Amino acid sequence: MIVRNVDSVRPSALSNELVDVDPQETAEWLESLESVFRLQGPERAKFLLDQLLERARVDGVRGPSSIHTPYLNTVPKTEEVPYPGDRELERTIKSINRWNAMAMVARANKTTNVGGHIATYASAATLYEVGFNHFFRGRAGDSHGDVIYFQGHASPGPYARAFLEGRLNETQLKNFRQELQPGGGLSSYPHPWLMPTFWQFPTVSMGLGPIMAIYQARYARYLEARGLADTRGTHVWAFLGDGECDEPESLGCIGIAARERLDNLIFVVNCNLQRLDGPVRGNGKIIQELEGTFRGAGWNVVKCIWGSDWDELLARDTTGALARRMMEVPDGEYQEYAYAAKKGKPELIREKFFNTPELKVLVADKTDEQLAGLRRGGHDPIKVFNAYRAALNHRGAPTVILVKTVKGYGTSAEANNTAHQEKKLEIMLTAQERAIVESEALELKQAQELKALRQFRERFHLPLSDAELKKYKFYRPAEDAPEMRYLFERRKALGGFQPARNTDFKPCEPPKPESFARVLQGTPAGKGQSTTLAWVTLMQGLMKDPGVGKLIVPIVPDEGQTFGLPPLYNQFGLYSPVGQRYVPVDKGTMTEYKELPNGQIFQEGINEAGAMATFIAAGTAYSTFAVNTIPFYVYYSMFGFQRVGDLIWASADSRCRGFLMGATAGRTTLNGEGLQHEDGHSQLVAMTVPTCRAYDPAFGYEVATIVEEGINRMFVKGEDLFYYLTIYNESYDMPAMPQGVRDGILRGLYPYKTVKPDGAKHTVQLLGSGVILREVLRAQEILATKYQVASTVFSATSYQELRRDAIECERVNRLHPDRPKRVPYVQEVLGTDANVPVVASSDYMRAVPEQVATYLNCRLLALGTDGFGRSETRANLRRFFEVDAEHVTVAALYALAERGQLDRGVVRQAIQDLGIDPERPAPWTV
Ligand SMILES: Cc1ncc(C[n+]2csc(CCOP(=O)(O)OP(=O)(O)O)c2C)c(N)n1
Ligand SMILES: [Mg+2]
Repeated sequence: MIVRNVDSVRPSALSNELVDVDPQETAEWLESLESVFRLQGPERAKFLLDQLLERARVDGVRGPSSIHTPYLNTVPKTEEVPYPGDRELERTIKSINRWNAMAMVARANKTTNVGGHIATYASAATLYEVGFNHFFRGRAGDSHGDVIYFQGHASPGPYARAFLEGRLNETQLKNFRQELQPGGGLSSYPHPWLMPTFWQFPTVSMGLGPIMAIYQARYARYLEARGLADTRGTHVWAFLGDGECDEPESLGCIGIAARERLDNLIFVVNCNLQRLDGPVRGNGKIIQELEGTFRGAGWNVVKCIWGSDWDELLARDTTGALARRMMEVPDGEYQEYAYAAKKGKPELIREKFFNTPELKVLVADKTDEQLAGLRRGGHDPIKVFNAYRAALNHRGAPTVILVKTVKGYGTSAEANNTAHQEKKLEIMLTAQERAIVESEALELKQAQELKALRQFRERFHLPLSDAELKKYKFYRPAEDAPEMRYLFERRKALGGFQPARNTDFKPCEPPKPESFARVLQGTPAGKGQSTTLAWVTLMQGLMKDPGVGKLIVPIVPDEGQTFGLPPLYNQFGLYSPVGQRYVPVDKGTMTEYKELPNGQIFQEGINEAGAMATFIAAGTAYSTFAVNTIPFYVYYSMFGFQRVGDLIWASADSRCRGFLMGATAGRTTLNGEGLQHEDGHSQLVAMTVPTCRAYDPAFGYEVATIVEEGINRMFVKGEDLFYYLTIYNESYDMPAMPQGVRDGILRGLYPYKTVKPDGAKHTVQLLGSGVILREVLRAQEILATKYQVASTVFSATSYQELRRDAIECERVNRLHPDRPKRVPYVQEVLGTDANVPVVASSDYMRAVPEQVATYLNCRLLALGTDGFGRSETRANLRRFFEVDAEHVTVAALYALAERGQLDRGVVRQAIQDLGIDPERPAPWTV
């Protein structure tokens, strides 16, 4: 409604907005608009409207929100192109896929109770089939194909199609969700770890698919900008659920996709209006809500709500009554209409939806069945095709397609609140049918199932006998059947099959030894460095390496200054698709904040989840885009495994390679910051990820050794691993790399220094990791000078590696009792003398070193930082958590006393002499 003058915004005049006080004038305005539209086209009409709105806003008129459009399809009938495919053959293929997908789940649950989902694919079948037949590009020649994030629990659909394509066999389908069976099975959801030639990316942890897709699309642009890969032909498609949009990861990063104008990105949100428990927005409209959110963020929004059958009704709806009704009905009620039709009450739609005399007239010539059969947009290939086409043709912004479907479409669970969990088909019998069942002594459940299966068969015209229905026989037409020929032809035209993960690997040239030389030399005396700065120095060398240099991808979520990164900003540039449209305030300095269209570094802003998604895109590019980019993602170690742990898990599943650099590590080293920042457990969580290689190095040369080995293993040999290194911000002199320690650094433990005072009667072994190794070295001095105890200090670079080796040895020994016993490396290094105790200290929880304790003959006494961190100085924190030199000394003396080698009085005296208060509460209790 157009307001007449500024006065009308006053409360007293508000009623003018609701009633048309001057219909004559309104008609004139509308007529003018119509004539502009007719004579000069929609572009000009839009321009004029924008001008009017702009002017009205300046004058203080409250403008209408332009974020929402009516509850209608975005692509008008007049702009539709005819369907380019063979509808009949495509319907046949889709129906067969529907059957095989459903049969796969039902069969798996008849024999074993392994779960699965029927309803999601049933609602999404058309969305995928239109894509498979006309849009999804496969990898072919130089083209990398599209990257598709399939909705995780729709996986039976892509499996069913791959079965028709001959890429999966019947045994595999029978073993859906039973992956350990002979002949192999199929993983429940997309998991590249489990099906490395099939799935590209894991999606089933809701929200991760969308965020990974956004950063994947941006990464494709980055590769292009840096001349590392030709990604122009690639579109990134992400299929997600409407319920899934409630996850913060789904919508939290959509802004960046618009900001960077990622028109290579298409989201398809399957708005079946339901999630697992019930309606997504029973009282509202999820499509409208998402439209506002995405459009507000700058996305192109394409709504695909109504099927073609509605076109005629909408054309006849000259008063707009139908469009208004469509808008006012809440989603919960739409679900009821879909559900009611299935439950044999088609009249409900006429009664409740077409609920005014005007609407009843509109559908007077339709039967109840026709009304119940009016399809939603997502079940009409023409509408879906045109929505996809609009998305593909849109330039300058990503597109989201909001497509309305019915959950469990065509199955007995259609639109039921239980649809999500349904694993079989079943329909209640009528009284008459029941009587027959009873008279024939049939089992009721079987009869209900058969009825549902028959309905499914009729609905989708499947050529299956009753016997085949009952057996849920998988159906695959003969290779030369027209539908099969069509299917292969279409995939060939589109370049190849989807989903398919590329497993070709072209190794990198190994980095040159010189690239590591500076860090291996250590620092001059008195010119201390932290392990973080040692790493930055290493990066400067590596990024200039003639082989891998350009492939290094540093990623930082703000905080680069904390880690000493800015010199890299200046040298290598920060990636920005538009370059730099301003002069940075630090122009001309060594640390200039330089943004370049081909900048090498990702500055992600305060967004660890987004940075992790970039890490995944970069660390899987060896497969996705056949380029071995090597990501180094550096962040506050506290905001890694704990904050974005599920993305790290997904990265491992994706066979992602690269380096996670947990900076400002340790619970006592990041002094001052306190409870939320001081990390004493990421090393423990890192152990839980099977492909992670976690290290806690103490010196620059250890960092360099691990990084060199990592690049060689991951990018030269092609191993599916990633590395986690904790790096600290405490400066000290970095020694040069001693001889013969390389192997020990990589395996997790090596002797660093032995001290044997004259007259020493006792020996201990002291283990230290990261910065705490220096406390251990100080303890070694105290033990030698004050207590005449000899010791060897070991640098424990990785308890995870030590444990990995130990459990491997234990397993081989246990399962091969007759073979010579294998000795774990940790035991080999520390020996088997039970009289030589081991004391371990680190800036991490005791549980980290304790994991190797059971594989030792001697007692391992662990000190660690269990408890909450707090703001204090390093020295005070180390005393508080009992990981400092004095506590290590006392622990060593105690361990000797425990074995009867020393008098307990010596320990008591040491506690006093070293200024330790034994009555302090335990750090993990306060
Ligand atoms: C993080 C996370 N939380 C919960 C689940 C369990 N879950 C699987 S599917 C699903 C409902 C999905 O609803 P929607 O996104 O609307 O998909 P639809 O099946 O309706 O297409 C839920 C809650 C999950 N997989 N991931
Ligand atoms: Mg849903």
